[in-house]
Amino acid sequence: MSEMNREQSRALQTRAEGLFPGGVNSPVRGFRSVGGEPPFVARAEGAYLFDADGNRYIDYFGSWGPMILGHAFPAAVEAIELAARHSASFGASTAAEGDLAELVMACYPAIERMRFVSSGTEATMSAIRLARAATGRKLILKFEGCYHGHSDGLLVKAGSGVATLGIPGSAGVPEEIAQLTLALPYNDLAVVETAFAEHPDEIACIILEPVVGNAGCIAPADGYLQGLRRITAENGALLIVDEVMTGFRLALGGALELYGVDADLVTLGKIIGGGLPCGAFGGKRQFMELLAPLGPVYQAGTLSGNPLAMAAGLATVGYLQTNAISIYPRLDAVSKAVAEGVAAEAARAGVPITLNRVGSMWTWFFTGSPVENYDDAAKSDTAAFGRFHRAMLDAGVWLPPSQFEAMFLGTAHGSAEVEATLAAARGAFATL
Ligand code: KE4
Repeated sequence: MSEMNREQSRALQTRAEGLFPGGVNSPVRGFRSVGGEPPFVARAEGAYLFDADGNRYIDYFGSWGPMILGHAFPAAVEAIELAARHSASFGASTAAEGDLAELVMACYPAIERMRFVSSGTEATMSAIRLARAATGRKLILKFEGCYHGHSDGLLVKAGSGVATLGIPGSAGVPEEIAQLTLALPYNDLAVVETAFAEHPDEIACIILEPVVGNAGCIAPADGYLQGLRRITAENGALLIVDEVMTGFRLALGGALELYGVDADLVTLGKIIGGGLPCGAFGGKRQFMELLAPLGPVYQAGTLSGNPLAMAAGLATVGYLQTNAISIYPRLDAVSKAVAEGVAAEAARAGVPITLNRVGSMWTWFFTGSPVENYDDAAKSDTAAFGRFHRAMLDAGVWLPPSQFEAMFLGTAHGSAEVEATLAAARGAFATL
């Protein structure tokens, strides 16, 4: 039983369950994989969330990535307030879209043309449609444990056998659609070569998380991303690098910059909108100019390039770009202190943990074995993670409510938050 008073949150959860399935507007928020009662957030500032009962928590999911500058970052708040005074949306072109696009393209040389959308799901769905049009091919190839939003063709599990076509990963996805998706193990180039050999001239694209966050954090093996670039080029398929989570997170130019790899199409989200609904996809001009109104590929959106999202994105990405030389090393250092400090507390308590970290995204897997793909991650003791999550929450540390998610921190996290987190972990491991 939590020692924290969460009466208001409990009452709000009861009401929410009479309004939304599971009481939530996105499944992971329901805490079903970790147990316990989800606090309802009333406000947030810097590195902290404050719930409806006034409890304070150090935030390690940051709205699942966007809040890299901390909550209520003054420049972003002011930009949104100012934009809102001129109306929230026009449904017409604005200068702000070009201003943000120029910033994005300065960070992503792979992007020669782009288009804003309102979510990461829209970005990846649109990029795949573009890849199919550009190649005239139907099959797509993704990796187990990678999540790219909830469009039908991407909610697919691996079929039996390595290079067989997928099976639906969700009710409501017709087999006919799942059959157009290959789902392969991550970090294995041989199975990708086999898939292309078994489906010659049929695979339109590979889409992947360049650093996986949605199985928990899993880094690409040395040469893996370069290998995928080679294989797609050799086989006339497009490489779609899904940087919705890693974009502007791992470096100003995301994983493409960090690992020095090129892509045909790139998808972005989360940080690009500074916490407002925004996604984007872009890439080589020859592909992007297939999009309507220039070309035959239809894609559209009422709120695409929304002026408030552009304002928040400009304030956020602009600040990151201006201060990148100090921000990214600091995010790495503070993340290292937290991630390795907690792992050391686990070792002292005799709790088997595998830490995977890339910059300011990491995961403590509750397993003693290495985690290099989804199958490895799935061996984690999720019940133990659930106990850890609940104990940390009661100690005022709010971790992402799933073993299969990445933790994030932002520029508002510092030594005080590190010390408080390590103290909370010491206490939590003692109770596991
Ligand atoms: P959205 O449609 O949720 O904006 O983006 C989908 C998406 C696409 N690509 C990657 C790599 C992503 O991580 C996501 C969304 N990430 C999850 C967190 N693991 C969103 C949180 C949620 O679903 O509530």
